Amino acid sequence: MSAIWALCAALLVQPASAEDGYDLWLRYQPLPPAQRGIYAPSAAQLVMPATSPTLVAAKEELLRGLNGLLSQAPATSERVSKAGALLVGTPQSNPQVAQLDLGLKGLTPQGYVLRQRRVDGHPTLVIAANDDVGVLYGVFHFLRLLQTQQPVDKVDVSESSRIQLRMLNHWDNLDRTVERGYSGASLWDWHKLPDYVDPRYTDYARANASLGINATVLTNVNANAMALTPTYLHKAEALAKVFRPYGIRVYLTARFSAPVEIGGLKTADPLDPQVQKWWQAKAAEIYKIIPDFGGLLVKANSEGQPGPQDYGRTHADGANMMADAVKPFGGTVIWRAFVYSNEQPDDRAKQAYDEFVPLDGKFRDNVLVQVKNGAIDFQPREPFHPLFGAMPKTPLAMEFQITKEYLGFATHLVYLGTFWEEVLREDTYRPRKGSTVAKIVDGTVHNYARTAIAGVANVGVDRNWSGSQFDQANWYAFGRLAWNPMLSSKDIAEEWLRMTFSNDPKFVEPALGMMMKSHEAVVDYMTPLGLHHLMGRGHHYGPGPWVEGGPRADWTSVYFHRADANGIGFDRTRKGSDAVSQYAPQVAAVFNDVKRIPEKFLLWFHHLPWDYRTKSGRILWDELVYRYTRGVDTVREMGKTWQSLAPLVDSQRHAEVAAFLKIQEQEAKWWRDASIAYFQTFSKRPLPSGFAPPEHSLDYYKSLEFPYAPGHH
Ligand code: BDP
Repeated sequence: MSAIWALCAALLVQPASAEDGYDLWLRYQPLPPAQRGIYAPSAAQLVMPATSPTLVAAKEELLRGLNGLLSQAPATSERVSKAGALLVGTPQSNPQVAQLDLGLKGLTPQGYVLRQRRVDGHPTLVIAANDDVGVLYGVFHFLRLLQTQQPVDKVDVSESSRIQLRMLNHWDNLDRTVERGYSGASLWDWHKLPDYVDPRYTDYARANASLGINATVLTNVNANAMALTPTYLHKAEALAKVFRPYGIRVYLTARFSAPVEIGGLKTADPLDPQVQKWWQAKAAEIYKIIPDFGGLLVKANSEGQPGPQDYGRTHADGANMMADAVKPFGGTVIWRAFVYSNEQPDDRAKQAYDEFVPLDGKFRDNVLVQVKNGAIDFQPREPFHPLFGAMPKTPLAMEFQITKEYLGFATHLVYLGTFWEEVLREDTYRPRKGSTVAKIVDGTVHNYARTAIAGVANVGVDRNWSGSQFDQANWYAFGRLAWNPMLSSKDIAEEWLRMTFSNDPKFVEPALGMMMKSHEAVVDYMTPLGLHHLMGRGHHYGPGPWVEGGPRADWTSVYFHRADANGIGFDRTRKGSDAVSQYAPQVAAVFNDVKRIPEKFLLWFHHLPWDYRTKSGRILWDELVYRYTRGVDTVREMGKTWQSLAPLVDSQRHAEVAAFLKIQEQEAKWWRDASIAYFQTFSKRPLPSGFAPPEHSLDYYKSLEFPYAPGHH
């Protein structure tokens, strides 16, 4: 008998249904009764005429949220008639909103307010905006306050984003493979579209709208021209229809040689009138099918992609030709600055800057140039890209990578919010102190007429969307920072934890601790002290510091670490490749000076002897060993912390995270051991005492092969 009672008791404390992560941060689980008691009086009545598909979506979300969180839905009414009403809408959609002074004038498009007001004498919580999407965002904000158990009785919020385009870039192929995707196949079921529209597309749109993401590029930057054929345009149209109420506009990638491949022309030369006409007709065709189509994202003359330089033209010639084509329809061209030539480079880190700075002022006004956060390629850590601040006349968009191509794929727990915050807060000193990367990108410094932040998406068909529970936090943090690049990554992480797992401080504090140190840990065990580009060739899974040879020097690791008997690191100082001089003089002076440079970038800019004395007092070799080891130790601690949280997390998600942390620990050790074994062949030094030698021989690590690692296409 007692055993049965114990079983019943155990079942009672388990959540009603197992959680697999599908609901993301929009779980709307019932709040504890005390909290419900606090919020219920503020949600007694709902006055929200739903006069558009967006307002219908907003109302549905609000009712879904309140039903879940408070286990009750407010009565809907035409007018506020009792205390605790929720009054929601725009001045156009809701007459009672129009009567109030809510401070809507100063909002940017899609901005919103949450205010407490007396309406016809009744205390009322007002969610209002100038446009319907703003209302939807306001609803999500309100639900977030409830989910994270923040007070609403005195709420007074005014939110406006300075970033106009907050976009996901999917690197999804038409065959549903995803370049650098670690969460299963592409969400877009092209084969069944447009006739079958997976309900999941709506949940994708809800998740994005909850963060303020308002644009999505459906296809890979390594583009397939077929995406621009009528068959595929109609498939994209079906997605656009689902996303439209949620304020999300669809973009596609454009293959520069499309006029040849699908247009039957002999050339794709941007100055050829036939080619220009082809793009103009293509734009007209696209906009006929998708009237609110956002525009085109282009990767040209990079990593073998076709581009204007194939015809002796510049990036500006190429971008402007497409910009002219979409201009009559209000379209935008987003041209990527991730370029490096196929000829033997001087220093790959310098190429984008050298290529683009001379083109400043030469782009049409509907072009944005999209720049990766760093000059190499989404490495675990990079100094900010020197282009930020260097193109005052060209709106520069930030490109972050949410998918963790160089950060342990889906299984490593790495919260990227801290890293993105670090980049956004760097001071470019262009043209003066205080010109942070965030202020360049949000247009403050150079008065850009257009602003954008893009993130390479990490979602796929996995039930948990992102490949792991904690990778959802990176989608979340990306969206929140794109809305407001000044937010603190710590606050964002806490918000996410509370909504995704639990508000219990016994859970939140330790889990937040794990997230906040996770990025530093991966940098430690993969690429400490500014090392970079040391992963396995092609698939980028696991360590490969020995990678050499092959078609291009800058696709090897030895090119980047330059280890030899004397030392290690890439000399980018004035005496070396002089990449430092691409930064403002104040920044260059710091990076150039081995005494002043932050140690996290030491070997990015300096080649130093193995016995160079680091700030800790340890010599460089010992410091490397110390940091590699510290990274592994941190992951081990994270595993222990997570184990201790088992009673506070539903079992399915807890088990998945625990298993992944084990994988991460093994792989962190693999990175450490392989890197030490390899670099020791140059340093010829013993490990400092107390540090375990690598478990296997260098030959063993070199012999490992991963032809089927995910994400490699
Ligand atoms: C690199 C990826 C490659 C992408 C490229 C890009 O390895 O798959 O195509 O970036 O951004 O990091 O275009």
